[in-house]
Amino acid sequence: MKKIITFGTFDLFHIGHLQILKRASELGDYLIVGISTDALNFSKKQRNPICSQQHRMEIIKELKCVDEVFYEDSLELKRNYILESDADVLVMGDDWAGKFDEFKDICEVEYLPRTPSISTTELIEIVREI
Ligand code: C2G
Repeated sequence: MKKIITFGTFDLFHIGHLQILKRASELGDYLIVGISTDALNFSKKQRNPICSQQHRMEIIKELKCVDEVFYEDSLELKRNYILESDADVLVMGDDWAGKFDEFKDICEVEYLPRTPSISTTELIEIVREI
């Protein structure tokens, strides 16, 4: 069985999130998703997500293309998460291109093109302006 792993915050879940998860799942037989905790998100983006980690996890785990979810507490633990889940391929959007090449010794690393013209940050800005 070919296992795929991917990571993200998936705040204000949108079509770009759905598309990367669907495309990631099509690369193998079993998709595992690491969901950034609120604390990790704050440390990465200096703001709290709009949706709590519990809500973000509930949404992701109900998707047909997703088989397993867990919380990603720290970027530094990525190697452990990949090894513990026994993943064959790490998939990320190409905004992360090159950033995870260090894991090529333990799995394949694939960067998929992002869905254009949508992001959580843009959604927040649009809603703010209304
Ligand atoms: N994404 C996409 N197209 C968009 C927006 C996002 O393909 N228009 C992808 C991103 O490239 C990422 C995934 O959706 O692979 C989740 O995006 P974010 O929630 O923004 O994830 P991020 O906060 O970058 O967390 O350890 C890595 C981090 O946890 C990634």
